[in-house]
Amino acid sequence: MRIRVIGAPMDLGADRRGVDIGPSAIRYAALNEQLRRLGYSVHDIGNIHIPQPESRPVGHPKLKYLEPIVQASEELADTVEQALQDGEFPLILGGDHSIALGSISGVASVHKNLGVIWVDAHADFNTEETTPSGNIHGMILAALSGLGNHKLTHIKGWAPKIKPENIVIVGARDLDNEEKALLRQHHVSVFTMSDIDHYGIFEVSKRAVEIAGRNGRPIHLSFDMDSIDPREAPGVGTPVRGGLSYREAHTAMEVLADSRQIVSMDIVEVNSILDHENSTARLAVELILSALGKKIL
Ligand code: HAR
Ligand code: MN
Ligand code: MN
Ligand code: MN
Repeated sequence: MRIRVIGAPMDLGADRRGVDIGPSAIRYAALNEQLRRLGYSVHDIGNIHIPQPESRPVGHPKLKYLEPIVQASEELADTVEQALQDGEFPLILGGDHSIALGSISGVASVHKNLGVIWVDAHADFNTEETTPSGNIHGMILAALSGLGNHKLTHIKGWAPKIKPENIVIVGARDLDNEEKALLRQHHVSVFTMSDIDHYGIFEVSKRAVEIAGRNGRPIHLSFDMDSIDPREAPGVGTPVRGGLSYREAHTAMEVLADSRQIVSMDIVEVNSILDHENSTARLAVELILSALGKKIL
């Protein structure tokens, strides 16, 4: 199989600078070499263009940098759609989580009935009405479900990209009150860290595949590095204690790989300014490899 690596050096969707270096940091951690060692051929097309925040007005305080984020999402959606049409597996390197608006819009243009597994400390299910921060990376799953600002929901001119009941969030531990109500109202499946404590990551991952991939439907994996415990992944913009352990994260990726239903993946929120000697980027590479089938033996 061929993998198309697409960099999205985006940090307009979050409050802290540094995630725009993510794609370089992940490549520097030898992503392409290790993918090749696993038996894949790698087609790295470089980065899409994202403007620097200092060069643009913030715009509306409840939808910061809306215009350039929409513009970048349109470009990324086209790029990801093209990769799938060319028979390659899109691997998108973030950037903050707002890049998933473009990547999933591209995947959903090809796979009309798509499931999504969203591994994250957060649910990213706010709208312009409920957001406490105005940061668009916290609104992406809601926007993909057709909720919130029309410009965000209608990338490529149509909505919704995914049905909320086909979404599974894994690793959640920091949700806003109105966001919780929206998740319940739209029947999004959420496996919190407490669920992982109770049932174990193996069982939770199996159930996530069952729900997102029901009837064999294809699954997009969106992996936010802040899902991992900050002791193991210090280089993220919004660290939250009590996250996935190193082993739990690998187990989850191995279960998803075994499903053979993952058709595309993004890995986001690596913040190199806050990282310790690129360790979070190196962990991101390890998890990508596990998600793509690497086994210990
Ligand atoms: N819920 C908060 C907000 O909407 C913070 C969520 C964004 N943080 C992330 N996303 N890193 O996963 O502002
Ligand atoms: Mn276009
Ligand atoms: Mn996120
Ligand atoms: Mn997060």
